[in-house]
Amino acid sequence: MSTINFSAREINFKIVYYGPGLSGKTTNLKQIYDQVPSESKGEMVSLATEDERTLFFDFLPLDLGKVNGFKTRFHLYTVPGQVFYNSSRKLILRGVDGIVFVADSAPNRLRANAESLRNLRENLQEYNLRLHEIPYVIQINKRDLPDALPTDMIRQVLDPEHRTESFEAVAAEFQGVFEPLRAVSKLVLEKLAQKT
Ligand SMILES: Nc1nc2c(ncn2[C@@H]2O[C@H](COP(=O)(O)OP(=O)(O)OP(=O)(O)O)[C@@H](O)[C@H]2O)c(=O)[nH]1
Ligand SMILES: [Mg+2]
Repeated sequence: MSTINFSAREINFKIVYYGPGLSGKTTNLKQIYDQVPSESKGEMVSLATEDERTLFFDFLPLDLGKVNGFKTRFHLYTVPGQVFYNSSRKLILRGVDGIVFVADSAPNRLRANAESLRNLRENLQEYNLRLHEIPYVIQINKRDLPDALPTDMIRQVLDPEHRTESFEAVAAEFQGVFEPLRAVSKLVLEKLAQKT
């Protein structure tokens, strides 16, 4: 749910990067953080464990231009992918405006991708939300792995009806990182335009 701050003439949106453990969600945010000029971004907050995995979330406010004279501020969050952090994941989805699902191309993560998507649908249900009602795109990450599964196979599992735009990526090398963010932001702004 976007929030409008009239005095600051600012609209705030919340984008959540979802996906299984170690699929590259934090890597996406770090790459975005590094590329965005400092005047357009806030501080990146990362609550990580000692092994660098996200314990709670990463957060990055991003200024992506104006709509009707209002500044748009996108707040980027990643969830912790590991199965046992579900209460954090659920909490982070509160008030979500758009979702980027980061899938892992490794053969042994195909099932984890599917389970994470199922978990996403379940957690959205708690807020009475359906995935198809929310601006949503898929990033198929780690395309550089020598044994990466064919993209079609991953899409067949995650989006058999081809309803969702998907992007190939090597987030670690900043390939295919901005495209899904741009796509989901566009969907979020279109949805806002429909409401007003
Ligand atoms: N080969 C390859 N490795 C990647 C790519 N993107 C990220 N990684 C690596 O995958 C590992 C996990 O990346 P993270 O960004 O921490 O994954 P995450 O999804 O935030 O993981 P959790 O917070 O535990 O859910 C790190 O070692 C990254 O360097 C990629 O495109 N290709
Ligand atoms: Mg992480």
